[in-house]
Amino acid sequence: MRSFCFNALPKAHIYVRNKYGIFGTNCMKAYSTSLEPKEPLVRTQTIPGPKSAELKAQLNAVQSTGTVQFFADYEKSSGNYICDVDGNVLLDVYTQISSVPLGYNHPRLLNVFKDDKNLKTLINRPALGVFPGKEWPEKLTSILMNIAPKGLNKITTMMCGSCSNENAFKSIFIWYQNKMRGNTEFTADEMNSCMINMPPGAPNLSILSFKGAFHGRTLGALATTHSKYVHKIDVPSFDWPIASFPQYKYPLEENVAENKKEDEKCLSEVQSLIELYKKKDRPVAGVIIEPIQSEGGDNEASPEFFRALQNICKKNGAALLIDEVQTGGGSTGKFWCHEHFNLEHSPDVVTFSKKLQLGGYFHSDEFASKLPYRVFNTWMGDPGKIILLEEILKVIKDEHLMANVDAAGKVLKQGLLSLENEFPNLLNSTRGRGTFLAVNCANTKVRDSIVTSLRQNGVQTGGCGEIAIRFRPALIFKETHANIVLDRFRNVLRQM
Ligand code: PSZ
Repeated sequence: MRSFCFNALPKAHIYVRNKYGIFGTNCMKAYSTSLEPKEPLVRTQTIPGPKSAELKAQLNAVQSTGTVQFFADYEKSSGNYICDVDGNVLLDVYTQISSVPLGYNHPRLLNVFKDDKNLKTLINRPALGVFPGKEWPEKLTSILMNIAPKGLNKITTMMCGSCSNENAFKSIFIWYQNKMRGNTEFTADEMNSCMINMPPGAPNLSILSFKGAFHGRTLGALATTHSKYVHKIDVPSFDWPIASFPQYKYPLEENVAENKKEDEKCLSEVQSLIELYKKKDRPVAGVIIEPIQSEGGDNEASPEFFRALQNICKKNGAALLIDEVQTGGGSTGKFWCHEHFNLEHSPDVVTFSKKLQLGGYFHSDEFASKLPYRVFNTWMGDPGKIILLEEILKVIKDEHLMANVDAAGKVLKQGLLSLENEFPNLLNSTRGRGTFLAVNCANTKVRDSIVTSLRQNGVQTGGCGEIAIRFRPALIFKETHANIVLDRFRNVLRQM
């Protein structure tokens, strides 16, 4: 093993091995977390501490800071630990809203831009749709197509999750209108009317979404976001159908019949809404759904629900868009969460961002626009980010991180279930897959107070929905980290 590591690995590994001497019998697993602190350290009475407060005041002069929790020191942060400017060291199980795959300052990512060729890719950022670099086709094929959900052979790259959903909607509308029109040319009426936002050129089509969903804050995506009113208020929106998302009773195994009824109720609502919107002359071209509703409270739906939803989409000629912006990238125990569902067919479109560094969507040929510039923008992604993604995917493989997610997830979930039993008045409804987990609190006040106290005890978590605490650790989060989280969580609950 030792000689395999030494001979087969690129320079970065040798550097780490020589400097820190950390290769044991399982060299690949060891070093993502070997440089990190052993445990959290909280130095200030409150977080944010005084230096964070000072920086907040400074930033507030030019930018609103209502969302800023503290100022981080990304030079000092390492592995699963985020450091702040006041010297606090927090075990980060929130990871920039679920966006950090390998923790902070992973040695192999630090090394990526030491390579001159990669550095030039980083600084010469192209308008990818017009002047892609010579390596772009190969990079897309070998990196992004290599992780494409089964059955989806095309990719459109974008910047963030919102703009991925936003442009995916456009691809769906274009696909739908192509079907309706047949393969004929645009009419003069269509070309003129679209310029003043009127049908038939700007047709009255809709995207069906679910109550509690979050798909972004840009105008189209926001029309399908329903998690908090503050995201939406004062912003004009579309009359698009919104169906109920299943609300399950936990534990799942004790509430099978009731939860099945819930699935059926929501599915029948989807079918009725599709019919209603057809009658209203605003047909449903596509349905967007998260595999686990994240911002809305980590609400799960069963594989059976997703399979039946896909059948409804097929039957009604609507595309199924699965939004894997938050769930994609491995933390649910599969690279794509929808792989847990055993869908009969591939989804039509799968959007991603966050842990994958750049945004975009996978789709089939049918959703690729024949005419240029219909789905387009200046950057169309970022080759600098794809180089990082390339290394991230290699590390996931080399360090067996999918198996790690499975092992750490089991410990964390089991531990949360135990805490739920110890503190039934405070916690309930532990749920999730892999390390993508959540637990409900008695009420919003209790939830907020637990999140604050956990942070003060060295563990950075996040809330979601009205009453849930969510866990979104990096893929390098191990059983030892899970035990630290659980110990500190227990201490916090004891003091409540
Ligand atoms: O409040 C916000 O704007 C937040 S908090 C978390 C997110 C956004 N998540 C982003 C997100 C997502 O979770 C899902 C399922 N779909 C789309 C998005 C939008 O991605 P970004 O933020 O990259 O535009």
